[in-house]
Amino acid sequence: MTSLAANSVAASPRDCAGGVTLYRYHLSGHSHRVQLFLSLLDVPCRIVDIDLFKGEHRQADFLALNPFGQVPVLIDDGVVLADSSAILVYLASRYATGSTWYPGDAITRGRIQRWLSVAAGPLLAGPAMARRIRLVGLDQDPTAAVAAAHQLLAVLEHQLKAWPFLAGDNVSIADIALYTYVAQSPEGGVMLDGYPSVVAWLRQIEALPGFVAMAGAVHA
Ligand SMILES: N[C@@H](CCC(=O)N[C@@H](CS)C(=O)NCC(=O)O)C(=O)O
Repeated sequence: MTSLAANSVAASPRDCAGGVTLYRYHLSGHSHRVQLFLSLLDVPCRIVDIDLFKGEHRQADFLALNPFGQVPVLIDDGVVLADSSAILVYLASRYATGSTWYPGDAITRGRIQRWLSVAAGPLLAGPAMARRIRLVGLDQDPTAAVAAAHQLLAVLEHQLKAWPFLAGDNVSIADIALYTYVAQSPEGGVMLDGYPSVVAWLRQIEALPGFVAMAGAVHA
């Protein structure tokens, strides 16, 4: 069995060694949203690649970190945390208090949670699934996933016409939770041409200091 530590990828300037370790797969949008947020917060981290195609997420040492066998997993000062939304909340609460990423007021928190739920629901069923069918080459009709993706994009377009960011006037973890799979939608055959406010929102996130794109995506 390959040791997880042996899979540490070469560090980029922003992926430098530190107290935080991120277990991720480079084509996983869930992983990218955490890597992106770490970079935006300028929190140094070590990245360990878990190759889903080789089944490394089913190995005992990874299952000990996340019994669900899914990336991402974050370790910080001995704290092991799985689930991208949970990790975003943790990072914002630990490293970005007093910022707009995850403010304490009830209304903004409620709005942010709404989008974290969308990230775990319609975003997964729509853009993420359409992309997965194509990239993995699943023997599955993508029609329902593509339709669900456009349904979600229409909702996002409506929202982002009214507000610059998903939870209001300021960027928050809600935007990070949805960014990656929306940005990668074309990989699933879901084009963004009809959604100008969504595209403008993507560009705003990409202009943030510390932004890192998802590396190594395979375009169909
Ligand atoms: N709720 C989890 C979902 C993570 C997830 O679906 N990860 C995928 C990669 S994008 C994975 O590890 N899949 C492997 C598997 O489920 O066997 C999160 O938000 O982190």
